[in-house]
Amino acid sequence: MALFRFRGSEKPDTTPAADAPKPAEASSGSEGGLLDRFRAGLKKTVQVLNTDVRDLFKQEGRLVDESFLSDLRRALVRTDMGPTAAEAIVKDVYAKQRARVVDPESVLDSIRTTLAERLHQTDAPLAAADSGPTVILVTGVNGSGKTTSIAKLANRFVKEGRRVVLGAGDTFRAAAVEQLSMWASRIGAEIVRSDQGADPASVAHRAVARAIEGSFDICIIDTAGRLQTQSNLMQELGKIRRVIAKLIPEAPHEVLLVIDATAGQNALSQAKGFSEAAGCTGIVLAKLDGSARGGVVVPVTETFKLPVKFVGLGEKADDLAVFEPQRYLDALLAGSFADSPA
Ligand SMILES: Nc1nc2c(ncn2[C@@H]2O[C@H](COP(=O)(O)OP(=O)(O)O)[C@@H](O)[C@H]2O)c(=O)[nH]1
Ligand SMILES: [Mg+2]
Repeated sequence: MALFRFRGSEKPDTTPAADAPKPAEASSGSEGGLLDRFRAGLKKTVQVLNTDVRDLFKQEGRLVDESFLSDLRRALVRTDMGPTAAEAIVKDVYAKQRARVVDPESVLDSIRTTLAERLHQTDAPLAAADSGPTVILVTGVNGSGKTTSIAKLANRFVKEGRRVVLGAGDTFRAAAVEQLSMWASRIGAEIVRSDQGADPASVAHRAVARAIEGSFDICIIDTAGRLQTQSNLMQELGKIRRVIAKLIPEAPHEVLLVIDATAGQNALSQAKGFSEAAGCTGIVLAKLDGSARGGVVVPVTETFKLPVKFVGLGEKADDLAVFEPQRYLDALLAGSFADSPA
């Protein structure tokens, strides 16, 4: 199976010659803008790592004992990485340094390797069809950012020269169809839509049929985001999957779960229902701009056992970045334990 390997504006595939002029426009989606907002989303976690954790090393010759470990645990829990990851780091530090003088470099290494394991993904590009259209189904709780994320994804594909058709499968609200239609015309994608209250599976069917007949490269299908406690939602997602698979047996090639980075535990457990019902393959973590809860990538990955593939960093079509674990860890740990004040 071929894989998409797009990197978008923050890391172009083609490196321009050294003397090539730099692009002049600084849109909100420019490399600097996106990275700045990504770093802002990591602010709280980075701050805790840089102040609270670093403070633990101030005492010369401190030993890795119960008191050190519980201080470390307390500091780590204050980041958004969650208690499970914090405990795993503490265990690793204990295993490697028990009864020795604290080695800050080794603690940093434990944090990095433990988190890297927990993100359990390498770069996770999107799966694609070997031939014919690639179908991407998008699901998630109401208001999480599905429709906006679809627009951003479609925008990326269109900018790469791919032809995109969108399926307005959230027929629950008329406004949802209008919202997607507006995005489609703005970014240059085709849309298949129905009246409010129409069967979402029939919209999905028509969208995929249109993608095949019109030789489109990508078909992205929006869905309604009602609560997972409603068994009709489960049935609806199942039916959508079945009608898609009738047209293309291996489709949908990706099922993306959109999660709101600012939402609490309740929204995460709601989303869990979607994930199970829809057979999700990856996560789009929306609204990471301005939330300062970037550490939440770790518990989100753990909760769903799915890779975070993209992060949403604003409301515009360009405000989507590919999530790259290595860069994420670099940003998180940049400056940690450094001598300069945080
Ligand atoms: N700041 C910010 N707002 C977002 C992002 N993604 C979506 N939104 C906003 O969140 C709200 C709900 O998004 P929408 O796509 O309609 O959610 P849906 O109900 O899941 O389809 C809208 O006001 C969007 O503009 C993001 O990455 N950052
Ligand atoms: Mg929507």
